[in-house]
Amino acid sequence: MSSVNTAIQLITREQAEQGATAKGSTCSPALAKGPWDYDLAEALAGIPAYGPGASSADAAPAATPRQGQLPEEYKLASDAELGERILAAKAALGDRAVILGHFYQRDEVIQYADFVGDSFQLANAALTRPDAEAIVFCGVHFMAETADILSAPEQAVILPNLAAGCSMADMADADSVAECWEQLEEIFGTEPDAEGRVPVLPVTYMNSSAALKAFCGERGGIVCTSSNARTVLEWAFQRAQRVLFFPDQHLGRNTAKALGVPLEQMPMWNPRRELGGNDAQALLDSRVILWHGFCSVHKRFNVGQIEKARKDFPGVQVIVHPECPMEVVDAADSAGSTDFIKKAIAAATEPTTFAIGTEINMVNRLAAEYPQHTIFCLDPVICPCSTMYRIHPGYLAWVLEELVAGRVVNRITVAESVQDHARTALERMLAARP
Ligand code: CIZ
Repeated sequence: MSSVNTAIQLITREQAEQGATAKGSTCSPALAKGPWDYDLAEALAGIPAYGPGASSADAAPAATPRQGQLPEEYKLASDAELGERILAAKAALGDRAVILGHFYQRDEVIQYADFVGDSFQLANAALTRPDAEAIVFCGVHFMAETADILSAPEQAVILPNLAAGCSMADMADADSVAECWEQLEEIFGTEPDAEGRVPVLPVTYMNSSAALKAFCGERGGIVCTSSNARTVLEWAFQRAQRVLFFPDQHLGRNTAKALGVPLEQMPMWNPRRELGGNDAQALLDSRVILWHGFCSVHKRFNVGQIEKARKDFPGVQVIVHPECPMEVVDAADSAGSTDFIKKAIAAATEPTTFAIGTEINMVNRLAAEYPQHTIFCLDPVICPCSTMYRIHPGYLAWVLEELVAGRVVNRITVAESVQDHARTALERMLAARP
């Protein structure tokens, strides 16, 4: 099976030649270009800037060189040349650097990763390499922040392209969440009930800036991942009458629904509207207040795709990620995190057809890894996580060669005051038990 990148290049070429009759489609023509063609305007102008998904409190050390324009030589190099340069730099660095690759990362980068996994597995994998001076995180910004919080202070976490943010993480910025919190406190007060439960606790999905993890840590709240969201919500309900869940409304809704919370008790908070678009009574009656955020890849999955898969492949097993809309999760055979999906496929002893509702790079790799099964993505349109896609091998070659030359570029450094509270929220998550 060709890589997602190769498929995108082919489709784009065919579309240019054959127009509407071209086979296949992608969700954005920009994907076929080098990421430098659409990286942050600031970076293109040579102004150092962090990309989307960064904490407002991220503070790179003053002396840290930051991304301006990627030097031309990396943009012009062929894949083969970049491959040779990456391998040579890796060999020169040895144990001094560890490369982490997220499940959603493109194959052209994953092939150089020392560890492949979800964001939390990768942050933990970095802990097994305390001697590495540099942790090169081929993921997105919030993941690099988490790795910085959990790693030793002298280890430098590097995000090869600073424009690799997370649009979902950006949907809940620290100021909007603080404003929401103020309004909620006005309505609920701060006094615990007779059972000692506070009126509301903040819960943030791992896919959020370090500033929001710190916001939770400071207010008795907690972080969750898609694999432990249920346990974390149960933890929160033992301590609070209700939860403010951000940024992903779908993970919050799907998890709370599975716990028996009625939909009427899950109002949505739209940060652009007064009281989030709710009346005070609806908020008082709520159990989970859902932030108006979503993943643009997972929100593309729909029930029609599942119906088609069931018609075309009788007996198909449909597994979707809980960032998908509720109707999709309800129509699937099962739902769970990337790790859950991977384990479900690994556990199948008989050849099985799987239709998967998650990011295409991961689905294609599972298909290659388990040739005894038929595995395909529910979405017929090729739509990778476009921000993760900005980590092109050219950026990886650049940061590694800079390391060889003794320079740390694109370091992600979470301010100490933010780190402490964010770590508290992460530690609560680790300690939470079903
Ligand atoms: O935590 C992660 O890495 C993401 C983005 C999702 C998942 O299910 O693993």
